[in-house]
Amino acid sequence: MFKSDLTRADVTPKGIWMNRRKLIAAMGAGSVASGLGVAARAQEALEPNTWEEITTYNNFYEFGLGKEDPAKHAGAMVTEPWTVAVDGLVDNPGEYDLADLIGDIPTEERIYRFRCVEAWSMVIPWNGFELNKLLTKVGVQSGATHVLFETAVLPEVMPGVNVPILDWPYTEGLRLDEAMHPLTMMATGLYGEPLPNQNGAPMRLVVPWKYGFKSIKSIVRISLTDEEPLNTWQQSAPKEYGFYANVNPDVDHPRWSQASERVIGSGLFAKRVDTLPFNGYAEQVASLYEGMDLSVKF
Ligand SMILES: Nc1nc2c(c(=O)[nH]1)N[C@H]1C(S)=C(S)[C@@H](COP(=O)(O)O)O[C@H]1N2
Ligand SMILES: [Mo]
Repeated sequence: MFKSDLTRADVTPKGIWMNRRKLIAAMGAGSVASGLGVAARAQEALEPNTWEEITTYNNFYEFGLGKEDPAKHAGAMVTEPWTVAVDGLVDNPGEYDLADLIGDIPTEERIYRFRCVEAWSMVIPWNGFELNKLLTKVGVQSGATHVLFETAVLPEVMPGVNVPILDWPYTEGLRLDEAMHPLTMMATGLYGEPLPNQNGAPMRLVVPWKYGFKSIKSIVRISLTDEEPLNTWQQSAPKEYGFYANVNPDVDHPRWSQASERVIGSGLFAKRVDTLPFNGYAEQVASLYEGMDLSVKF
């Protein structure tokens, strides 16, 4: 065969060639290069942020609005003992001591991308367990469609809850299939250490394909419901924050672009990278939203 007889199909491994063809069909020829870039970044090994970065640059409005406030003030919160109410459509409702509720569930490390709706990001090595293990343990009843979570309100140690910044308690929710998804975890640790209070000790949610505000901290209530919970940020500004909050570079926040993100820890001239659909977890979770208009259900 003469060199000139080679086609792209001959010189490119078939999988890549097929992907390229799919991408051309899906995105139009102009965006093929960036489409391949997205796929590559979604699969690249994740280099975690430092302990210092993860524990000193936080959002936890109960302890103040500044990024450094949670590290300054959250140490005063007593997280042991800790009681979690489990109620609603469950077989085993109750006021559980946290150790009784999760003490027998083994933990594992998961290194996840973390993308705040404010357009900054980190990579965080959590310790914890899949939320589905806790839900299975308390027994989800057949009528349940959603899960609601609430954060503690501790006016003695949380300066923020004495001010109507948000409607306390901080509340979040997931659809039941999102809550049962194997990527969804309850974190109780960081870098193999107990979770620092500023990161949501003793137990916080982590949903890596959604904006950070879904990952509610210092949980004291888990409720199984048959309706979509009204999460705090949606209640506060419904045009800016929805229930789903899936990371989506194609749907901008009304006041800023979501197409790219500032990488925390990348230095004074912070690096910006393209934001990935579903924060890089599209392969695992996009099917949950098949047929939904993600610009309406944002
Ligand atoms: N209770 C509570 N949970 C919360 C918040 C909060 O203010 N209060 N902030 C959210 C937001 S906006 C983000 S980005 C993440 C930040 O988590 P981190 O500080 O561990 O990085 O926590 C989320 N969970
Ligand atoms: Mo956030």
